[in-house]
Amino acid sequence: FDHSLITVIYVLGGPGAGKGTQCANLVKDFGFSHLSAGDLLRHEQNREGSEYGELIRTYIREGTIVPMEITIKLLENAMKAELEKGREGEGWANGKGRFLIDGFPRKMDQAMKFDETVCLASKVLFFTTTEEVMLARLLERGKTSGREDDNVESIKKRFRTYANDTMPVIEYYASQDKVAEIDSTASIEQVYEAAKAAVQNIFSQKDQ
Ligand code: UP5
Ligand code: MG
Repeated sequence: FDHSLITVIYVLGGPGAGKGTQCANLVKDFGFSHLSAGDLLRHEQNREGSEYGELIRTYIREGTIVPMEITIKLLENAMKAELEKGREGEGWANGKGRFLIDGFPRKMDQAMKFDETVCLASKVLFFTTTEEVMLARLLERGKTSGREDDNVESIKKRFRTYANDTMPVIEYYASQDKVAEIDSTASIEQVYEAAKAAVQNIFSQKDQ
């Protein structure tokens, strides 16, 4: 992918920090294509004939990171499919586009590989709140989500993986001045105002 034509923004933050919720809002205002690595993995897990179904299920339940080759391939294919669709009205023609990559990269090896072989990200939107808030949100969602990792045991494991594997990724991008941190403790609307401002800021820098 041509980095000068497409804009990739990584969206990171702990489990239940509100990544998916805020991405859905940003899509409406900025014409992004939203690709959630977790959603792509869950879709692949349930795809008839997938050779990775059981493997993905196990990693997700244990809150650990699926081998990066699988996730990167899924993301790459999804990006290609989006670009092929094209969206003239939003300036999406000819391989040009804007992507929010949600919940990825969550481990250093994935970050290096994706930056090198697929596309360099312009920025990272980083949603932060306390584990207490995240736990409450995920347990609430777990009542209806059907997600196999929205239970206390899996959530605790997800928190551990996040601290051990994903925080170093955020620190790495922070050292390159690429991280826009957004406190996601407040209401969805309030957090969205901050997220919107951060994205506007990214595009105004990019246009200069
Ligand atoms: N909610 C959201 N914002 C709120 C607010 N401001 N106030 C009150 N409530 C709010 O939100 C979670 C819940 O909170 C929702 O009910 C929402 O309404 C409410 P959501 O927006 O879904 O949060 P999000 O950060 O997206 O949480 P999610 O559970 O999706 O985060 P995870 O990062 O844990 O999940 P993901 O799907 O990204 O990954 C799942 C698993 O896939 C990983 O654990 C891992 O095993 C695997 N994976 C990989 O192996 N590799 C990858 O690259 C990616 C994933
Ligand atoms: Mg999500």
